[in-house]
Amino acid sequence: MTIATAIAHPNIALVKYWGKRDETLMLPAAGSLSLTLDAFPTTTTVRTSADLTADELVLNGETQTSDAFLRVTRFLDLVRGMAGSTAHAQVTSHNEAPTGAGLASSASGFAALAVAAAAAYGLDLDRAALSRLARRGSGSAARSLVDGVSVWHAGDGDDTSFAEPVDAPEMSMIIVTVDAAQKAVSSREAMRRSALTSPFYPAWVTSTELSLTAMLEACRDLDFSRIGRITETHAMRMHAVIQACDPPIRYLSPTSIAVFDAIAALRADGVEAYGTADAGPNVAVISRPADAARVAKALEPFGSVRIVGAGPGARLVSDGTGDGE
Ligand code: 2P0
Repeated sequence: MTIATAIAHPNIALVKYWGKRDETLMLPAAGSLSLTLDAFPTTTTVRTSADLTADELVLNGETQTSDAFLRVTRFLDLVRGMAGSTAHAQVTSHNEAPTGAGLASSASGFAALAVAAAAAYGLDLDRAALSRLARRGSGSAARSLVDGVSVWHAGDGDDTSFAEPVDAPEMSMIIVTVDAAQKAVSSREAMRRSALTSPFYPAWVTSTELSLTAMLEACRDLDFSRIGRITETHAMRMHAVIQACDPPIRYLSPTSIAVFDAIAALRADGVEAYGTADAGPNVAVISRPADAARVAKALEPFGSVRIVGAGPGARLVSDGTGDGE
């Protein structure tokens, strides 16, 4: 038996990943850039044993048997293939964020699982290799291997599509949870529908590449204002692509829109705050650290508000020693 535990945090993209060019290898249509948070961790333990007759997944205390279980068992098959093992595993995972509510629990989930499973199956992988592995579970998980701001390269193929750190100015993120319910359409399904039915999709892919280049320049120049402008414009473009699907998908709620209006009002008052939103109604706002408390106060009427900052990439917290298999 071998046991290993890892902890990972979600990341919020400032340049979004929305669409795949290869669903099997989980290669994105374009690169993306995100901030790994210091909040909402996922802690995952993987226990491998020759005595198990099947994999098991317990998520937030509940045994899973359908979609989440199938995604995890397929991911473990990949790890077993790399390790040359046939042992099944018990996976126990706990998320502090509401699962499926657009707070990227699949990113922290698969980042923690990649690190814990690699250790439990005896794989010795560097950070880039762990990022590539996490990508196979969920694309955005590739970025949760990295501390703070990271760029996930679209790459030429499996070997070159991983995330690595980027120098950037210190930023705060104000998370406004307007609704913690499970989203109606999964990101995976909505990305597929965007690529197949949204007439704006080709322009989205091209403009994302341009946004990423501009964002990398803005990070290099430590230009917070430019980072913010790119972030909010790019988020609006992603939601425009999604809303143009057939049948349409709309993740932003009236309250989300009200938050974006409140952010614009803050800017008109001289406080630099810029918003983004993922595949759900919650809004993440970036500001300079000195402005975070004022931004949070202004957004309190719209939902629960939490100020977070840059957090660590996924890491092992207890290394699986055992008698090995
Ligand atoms: C992102 N999102 O860049 C974008 C913005 C949501 C909106 O990556 O199919 O759960 O597992 O690769 O990573 C969410 O998609 O999708 C996501 P899969 P994932 O953060």
